[in-house]
Amino acid sequence: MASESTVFRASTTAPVNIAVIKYWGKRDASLNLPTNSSLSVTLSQRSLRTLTTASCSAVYPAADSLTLNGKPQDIQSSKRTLACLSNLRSLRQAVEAADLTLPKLSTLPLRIVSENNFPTAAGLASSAAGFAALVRAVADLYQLPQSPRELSRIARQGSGSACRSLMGGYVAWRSGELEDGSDSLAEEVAPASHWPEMRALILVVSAEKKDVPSTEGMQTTVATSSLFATRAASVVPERMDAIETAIRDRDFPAFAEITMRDSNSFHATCLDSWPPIFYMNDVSRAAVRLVHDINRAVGRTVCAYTFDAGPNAVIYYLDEVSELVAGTFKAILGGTTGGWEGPFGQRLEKVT
Ligand code: 2P0
Repeated sequence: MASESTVFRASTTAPVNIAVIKYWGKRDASLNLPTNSSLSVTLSQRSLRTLTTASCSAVYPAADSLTLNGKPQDIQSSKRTLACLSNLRSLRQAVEAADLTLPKLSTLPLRIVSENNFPTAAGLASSAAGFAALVRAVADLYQLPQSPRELSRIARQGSGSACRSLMGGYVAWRSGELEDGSDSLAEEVAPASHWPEMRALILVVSAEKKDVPSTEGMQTTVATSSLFATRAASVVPERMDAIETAIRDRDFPAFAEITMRDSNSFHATCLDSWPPIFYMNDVSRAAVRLVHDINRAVGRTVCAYTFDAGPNAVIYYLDEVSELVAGTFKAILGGTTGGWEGPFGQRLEKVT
């Protein structure tokens, strides 16, 4: 039986996802609606994940609070966090209205504590796992009936890429067409078990904060790049279809080529922005050359690179060429093995 001092609590984890078809550009910044659909691969939670505990109690101080890696965050100045929490509270209110015997959790202050098992500033999409875990933890605390797909609409408002971290495996974020964003949702294209041989190697080229934050960078690209409109209108839609087919057919060479081309296309629109935006550096370009060299030497496409809004590389390959790809990267680009390996095969390599 709940009393005045009861603390209600739920804990959850959320994975990091790495896009192979990139989200870059918003058609509505306040609702966080993208100009194009995107698709990502979910990384193993044994390697990279955010662990979040959400609790609420009448004995807590009146304001909601959020602690990230031990540091209190100012959520009152984060419109995105406030939007997520307000959406979740509304859903809980509906649950409470339907069953008057339930405790009125929606009226209690929230305390959210979140920890990453990887460096937050390492450019490894921490906001995606972070907002996904926050939404999932509060949804669990509130015992909401909504599916991950429905919750992805809320996580999207925290950070666009977060909507793809509520599911496992291969996840598409459908841009949607409606002005209110109600059809801008994530959906699982295939579970990880569909293609269990997939591996990802992460090259942490720099753990420093990115030069141009994503939100600002994508707004500059939308406003100034002449390449961007074509990318959003025709290049990405064709690639979404093609990569979903490649995933369905477990066709690695097709998956790899589309992945590499889309990363290059995204970085080309960054370079084409005014002023230009550079996320890749000399080590990133060395990784690109090495992937092409390996593929040429083998005589078929066995590995692929992709880069987000920073210089770190994610290299995809299948387990059968694990030693060749990871071994060659280690031998040529040096670095130390971070020791993060999960069932999905991720390793973290630090290139210095
Ligand atoms: C992606 N990125 O699809 C792309 C590729 C970076 C490059 O999603 O403004 O942090 O919070 O919605 O999600 C990074 O953008 O941007 C991102 P917001 P987010 O993964």
